[in-house]
Amino acid sequence: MTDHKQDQRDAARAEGPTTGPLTTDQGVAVDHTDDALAAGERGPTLMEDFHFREKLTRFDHERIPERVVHARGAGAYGYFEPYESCAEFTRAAFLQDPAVRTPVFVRFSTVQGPKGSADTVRDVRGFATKFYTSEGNYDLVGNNFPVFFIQDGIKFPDFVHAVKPEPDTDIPTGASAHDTLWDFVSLQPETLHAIMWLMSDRAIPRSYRMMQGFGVHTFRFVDTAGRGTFVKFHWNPKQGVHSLVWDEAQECQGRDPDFNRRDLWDSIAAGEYPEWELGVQLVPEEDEFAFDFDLLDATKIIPEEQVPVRPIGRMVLDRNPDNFFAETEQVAFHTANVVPGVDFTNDPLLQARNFSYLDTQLIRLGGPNFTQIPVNRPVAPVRTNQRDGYHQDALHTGTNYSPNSLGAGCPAVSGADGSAYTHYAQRVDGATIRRRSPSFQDHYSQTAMFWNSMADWEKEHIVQAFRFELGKVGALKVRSRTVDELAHVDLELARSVARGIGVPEPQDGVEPGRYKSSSPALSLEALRGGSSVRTRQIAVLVADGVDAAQVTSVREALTVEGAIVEAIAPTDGTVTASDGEAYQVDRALPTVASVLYDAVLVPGGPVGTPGLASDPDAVRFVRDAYRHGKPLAALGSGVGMLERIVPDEVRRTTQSGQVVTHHGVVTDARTGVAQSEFVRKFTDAVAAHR
Ligand code: HDD
Repeated sequence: MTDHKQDQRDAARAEGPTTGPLTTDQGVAVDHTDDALAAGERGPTLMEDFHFREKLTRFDHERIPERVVHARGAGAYGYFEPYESCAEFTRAAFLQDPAVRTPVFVRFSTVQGPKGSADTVRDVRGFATKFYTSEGNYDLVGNNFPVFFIQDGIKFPDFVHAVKPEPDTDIPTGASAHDTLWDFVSLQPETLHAIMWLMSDRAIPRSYRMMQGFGVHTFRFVDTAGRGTFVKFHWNPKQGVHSLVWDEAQECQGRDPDFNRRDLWDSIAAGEYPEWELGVQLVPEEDEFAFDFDLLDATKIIPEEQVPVRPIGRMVLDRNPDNFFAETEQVAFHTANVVPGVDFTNDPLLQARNFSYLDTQLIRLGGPNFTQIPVNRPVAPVRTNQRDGYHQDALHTGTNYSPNSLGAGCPAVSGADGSAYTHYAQRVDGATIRRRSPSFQDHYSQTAMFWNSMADWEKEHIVQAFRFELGKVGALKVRSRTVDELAHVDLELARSVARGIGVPEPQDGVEPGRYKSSSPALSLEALRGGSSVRTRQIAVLVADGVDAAQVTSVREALTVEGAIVEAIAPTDGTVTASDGEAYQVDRALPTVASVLYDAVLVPGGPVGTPGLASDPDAVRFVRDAYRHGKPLAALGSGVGMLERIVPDEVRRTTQSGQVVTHHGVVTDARTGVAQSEFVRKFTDAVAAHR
């Protein structure tokens, strides 16, 4: 299928030189690049060495300002295709024909940390999609939470200043656990709903491939007749939604700060293309006031039980970028990049964004011609009168004003063919005013709904997260004020948090059960997706004496299912298996940790694998995997090692001498190749994630 974006990238690609000499930027051949031109062997460097000066100048200018938020990210190309025509509610060309694939570029990101911060921090994740449609670029610049922290964009600088590192110390990096953020939160109850999401496991996704995305705002679809329909956008990952646990996420920050971007890159490189379904919640214009919250308030969701999510298409990411800087760093999203059939609403957060994104690109990318950078260039033809400015790289001819006669009137405005963007004809009437609508004032009921919708283990994680974050806040009055705010959501939640952070338990508040609503669709329990081990990383701990046939029997079965299995030993190279043959090791224990894997298998050998049982790294590997709730499995003599590390679980499971599963621990003390029942139970445990 033709991919116009790919054709454009191919045309723009500058392959690294394979023949010919090194040159300067001016194309002059260079014969020496290791020593600067100097006056004598030990003399000063000469200004006339233009190659030296150019090389250093270019180096000095290699960086551009990082994004003020969402600085750290990873991106990929792919395509979107609708399941069927959406003409019933939008005229957008890319949503009409299932046979038409629209190229996309997606950038995922964290928000608080700088470009070089770690991936697995507690934070919102950005999920920004650029659709290169036949009618121009459409950007859906969303997050992995469906709600935002503030209601009006004029507060964005305040919120970002509060969450960013503190102005005197520039601490903390990639974290929200500090005084200024919680000071702001405790004074600004509109933040609470999004804060609840931030304290939940949604804020530490296992993978960019395993998180949802949301457009957040209520947007507007417009059909050919000019009829509007309110719409909320949802991306649902085919891989299911999965998260890390906090202790694991923190260790991962050190063990592999690139954990999420590596996962995305490696999966695409291996042909395991991540996929999301695009769903929409549609609300007819006449139902604008049918809800007990305001559709224009970005701190609210429309519960899926009230308005179901209708799947309309799918997106597949199947190509990694060629060049991180040129593409992922220079991609410029803008909420105002819409195409005919997609329009805005008066959500005051969205209105502010429609100003902010173009503004930021002008400083970040150094001028208005950034739309010519390959990743930003539309595949639709561009004909404007806007030309001058930094970095114009086209040679435009002809006139640059309208109307003109000297240029035969070109480019003329679009005619009666209906192809032009027409703004939705909304009637607006009101006095100029600076006041939040009364319909935006309820900050607690949906926050409570989120809390009510969580499974017990999710609630426990949320309480622990509040205790962690507030426990790092120095100002006790900020801790207390936040707890008092939580008491407006659920008194028991507020008290549990208070007990962990050394402030008085609030006496007054909302008794549990007062807010009755819940939305089961919000719990991770509902979002696990199809049980599959595809792309799951499984560590097999091996050492001298291991039964290679046993390892192979499990390994092959898991690999057939799409899992990625690695043999890990105390040292790299090979181990000597029980049959005397060398068994290839994939990684050495000191270079990895169990936080980088989804499950662990400890195989055995006829006389055991003593090198493993006595290796502190191996013991820690297994213990941490258990602590983090990951599936563990052991065979033959490996069961003994597991028994020493997690005695309670294994004693229970080996009684029968058969394959037994308990709390995600699967063991079979029998020797020889693994029984199919063992493989199946272990596979099921891995597919269930935790
Ligand atoms: Fe924003 C970047 C998502 C509110 C101002 N935002 C940015 C990115 C994402 C979001 C995913 C990174 C894009 C990329 O990968 O390049 N932002 C959101 C969502 C919001 C939101 C889902 C609420 C619904 N943002 C928001 C407001 C403002 C901004 C209210 C300002 C009024 N956002 C920006 C920005 C950034 C940005 C400063 C920084 C870099 C950039 O735009 O390109 O303009």
